[in-house]
Amino acid sequence: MDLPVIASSPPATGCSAGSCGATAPQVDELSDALRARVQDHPCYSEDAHHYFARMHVAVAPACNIQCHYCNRKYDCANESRPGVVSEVLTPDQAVRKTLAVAATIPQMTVLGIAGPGDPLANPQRTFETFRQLALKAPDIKLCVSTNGLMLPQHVDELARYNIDHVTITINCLDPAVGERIYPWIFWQNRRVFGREAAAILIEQQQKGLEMLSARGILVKVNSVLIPGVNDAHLPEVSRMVKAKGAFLHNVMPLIAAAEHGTFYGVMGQRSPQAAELKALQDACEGDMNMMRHCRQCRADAVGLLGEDRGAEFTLDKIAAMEIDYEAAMVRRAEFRAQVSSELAAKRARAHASPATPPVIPQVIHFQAPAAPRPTAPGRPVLMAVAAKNGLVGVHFGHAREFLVYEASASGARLIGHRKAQSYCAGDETCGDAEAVLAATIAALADCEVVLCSRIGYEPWGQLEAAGIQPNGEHALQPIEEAVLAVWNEMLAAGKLALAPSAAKRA
Ligand code: CLF
Ligand code: SF4
Repeated sequence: MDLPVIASSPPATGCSAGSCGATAPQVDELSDALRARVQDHPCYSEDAHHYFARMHVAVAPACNIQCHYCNRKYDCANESRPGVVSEVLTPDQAVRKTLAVAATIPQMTVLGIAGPGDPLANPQRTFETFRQLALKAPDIKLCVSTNGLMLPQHVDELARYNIDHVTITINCLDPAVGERIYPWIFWQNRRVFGREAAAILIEQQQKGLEMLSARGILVKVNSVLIPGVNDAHLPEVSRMVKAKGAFLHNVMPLIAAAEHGTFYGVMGQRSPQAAELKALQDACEGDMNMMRHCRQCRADAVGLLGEDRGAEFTLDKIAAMEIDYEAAMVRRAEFRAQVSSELAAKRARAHASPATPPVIPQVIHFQAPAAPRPTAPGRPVLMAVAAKNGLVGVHFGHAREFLVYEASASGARLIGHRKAQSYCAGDETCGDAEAVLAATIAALADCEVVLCSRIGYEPWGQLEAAGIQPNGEHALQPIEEAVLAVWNEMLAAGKLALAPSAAKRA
């Protein structure tokens, strides 16, 4: 297997990131043991998400709190995009589904429980699933995401099943902010409302974080960015959770639409713009390692982040499958060993290169010595990429999402993704293709370039008319190498002149 060579990554401290003066830990600071714990987890390592997949099993329907962004008929907004869970599973069904997926998709390295309610509000179902999988599929990492209310009570049990990755959704530290997010919690057999409820939840979340950190369990903190409610407060959340040992912070945009029937949706609470989300992530980054590749996936998602193969593994389909998991484990181990050795070789080559810039832990880039390093100042440019497996690998018209990179003199870094509908499905009639194309162009409005493997005449013209330059010259190249090559071309063409004050700083 020939893995793509990925070009240079920037330091997390570049001026373009809005975090001047901040220092991010280097990948070299990660011990081999810590690197081994994150390098095949698609959420804890940005690079891993190009190669490794996760799946969720929806065994936890109940919840013990109410969030204003959640409607029980929909997936947990902590960890998913809105949409009903297709099937709530029993632990036995969940275990069979996990084995079926893992035997079919060797890239699937992580099993997460993330709803549709709260896993720790359904402890019997959650831990029975983990118990069986720890025995039957020891090669799968186990992961859980919780609102944290019952976390302190379950930390020992999480440790017992070797659950090494725990996500806590922490939206605030201040009960005055919290009462605007959580109308009530269910606590010690009674419903508690308002500020008192928020105070209890916050205390439990912080206690749980401290207990997990003390046991060496990797903690990711998710925060939902709610404009006008907790946006100004989140940098403080970032500082605090880092101080208490969290490994990674994932600031996600609020998803609020009236049709979801959530309080925020019905009340017209707006969701943040992409630029607001980036600015907030940049503001937090000085203090914390930030996750930028979250897809807010469903509580029953299957596959690489950004794709959903759940329809291949419905209960009726997996009932008909013959699963030889012993044999599957051998194939899975071979696959992981192959990927790991190639990535390690690339990392070693990159470390041997004096031009290699520092990288931050959650973005474990596997760099090539020949990467086209930017050499001169120039303003940052946002570029959208139709990507697959770390390459510029998708036809513009087939892309269901675009990764957005910021290219600058510091390098190329992923800052997020934009969802899109497939503009054209090959030979099929494109239907309302015009509306789809218009929506895609609107979603990419802040990007100056879109890289893809191929693109048709019509979208090319419309993108150009919208001020976005299509580029199909870097098909099948590693993403960051292609992004930096285009940035250098723009620089050489004199398109990236800095404002005088910025030029002085550079
Ligand atoms: Fe699932 Fe969450 Fe584990 Fe990942 S998701 S429980 S840590 S295996 Fe990942 Fe999905 Fe974002 Fe969650 S992309 S919503 S961060
Ligand atoms: Fe919904 Fe998750 Fe909040 Fe519970 S914790 S109310 S399931 S978003």
